[in-house]
Amino acid sequence: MTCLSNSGREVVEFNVTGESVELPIMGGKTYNAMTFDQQVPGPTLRVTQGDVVKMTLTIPDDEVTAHGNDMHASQISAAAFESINPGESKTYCYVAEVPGVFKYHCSGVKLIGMDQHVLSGMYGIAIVDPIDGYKKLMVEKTAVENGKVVKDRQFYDADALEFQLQYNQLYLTPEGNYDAGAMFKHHNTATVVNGMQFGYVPNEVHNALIKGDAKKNIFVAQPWNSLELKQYQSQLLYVENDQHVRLFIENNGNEPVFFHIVGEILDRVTQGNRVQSAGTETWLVGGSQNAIVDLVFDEPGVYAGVNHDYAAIYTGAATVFVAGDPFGLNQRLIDAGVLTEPVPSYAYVLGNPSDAVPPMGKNSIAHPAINVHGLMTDKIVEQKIAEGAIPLWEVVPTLPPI
Ligand SMILES: [Cu+2]
Repeated sequence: MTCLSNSGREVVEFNVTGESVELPIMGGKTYNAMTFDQQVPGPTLRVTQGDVVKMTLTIPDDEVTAHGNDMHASQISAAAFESINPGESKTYCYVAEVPGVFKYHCSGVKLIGMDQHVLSGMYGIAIVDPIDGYKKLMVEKTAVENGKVVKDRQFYDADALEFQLQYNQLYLTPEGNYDAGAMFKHHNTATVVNGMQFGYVPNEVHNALIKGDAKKNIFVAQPWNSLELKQYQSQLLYVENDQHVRLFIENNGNEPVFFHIVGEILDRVTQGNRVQSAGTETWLVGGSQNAIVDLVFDEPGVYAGVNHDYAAIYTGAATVFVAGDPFGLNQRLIDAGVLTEPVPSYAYVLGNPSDAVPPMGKNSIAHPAINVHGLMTDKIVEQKIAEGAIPLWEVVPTLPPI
């Protein structure tokens, strides 16, 4: 397929494989997942507005079912998304004309079972960066001047530290199979962010650093505590204070997401490249809808990104951000010889989780380090390590006592 290769546009290949694999769920069991590339969510595609996307889906010979790929970033006949059988491969091309965040998902077997395939893990996002880049961020502040309170708006460069958070639900039988009956009643059995319940909450290493005791939990729900869980051990999201942070949010599921950050205000909400709101407490993201949230974390501290639906929070939709050095660890890390000078976030020590970090784009600030985290098979772990991500389960035991 030529895919406009002589058109003067950049052609970006997006090659994915449809594969059924077993992956863990909270509580120590596994479920029968369906995936793009053995990871949930599937790999994130990042392109610039105007690029050609050349999507190739391959289904291995030994895969149990057909799959398709419907990319919402495209504007082409839905016939392109038709499923293909095991042993087959299919390519389609489109121009990514509209900037923003766009879901992609399996289209089932000629549309049958699409619910099962998507809700078992076959979803992901394409980020289409605006051709002229993102906008600088304005943050509402006040100051006192000559005894009077006045506006003191702060402006931040368009470059930002970026994360991706994808919301969904699981509908499972006790045996870990898809439960269509539960789905039709909207009785989900788990709420997942990037495929996992409570995947970004403290673990036993944080317990030890902050409480001095690995066994003393510092958060209400810590289901992925142990280093032995390797890529599935929960990790935290680290940001600096006074830093422009950009979140790419997608709702891949069946329930609304009331996106809120406990302790913060969303300084700006964008869809496509158009501002939807600014200075808002919560933003509603419906099914197959997205939002780009820009904000600055004002104070050193701990903040929780949630779906502010209590049923969702308590079943998994709580994502913990740590801004700056609220626990005064810098001096202890220097004394222990882990650091030579203070750092503006713990990402310099532990990194940010690989599945929460999108590929670099037009206005991305590079993360200081990235650790291997996510609902992925060991084969994908090897790829992440080869790309430079840190396996914390190997590194943490080698650190000196802190
Ligand atoms: Cu499928």
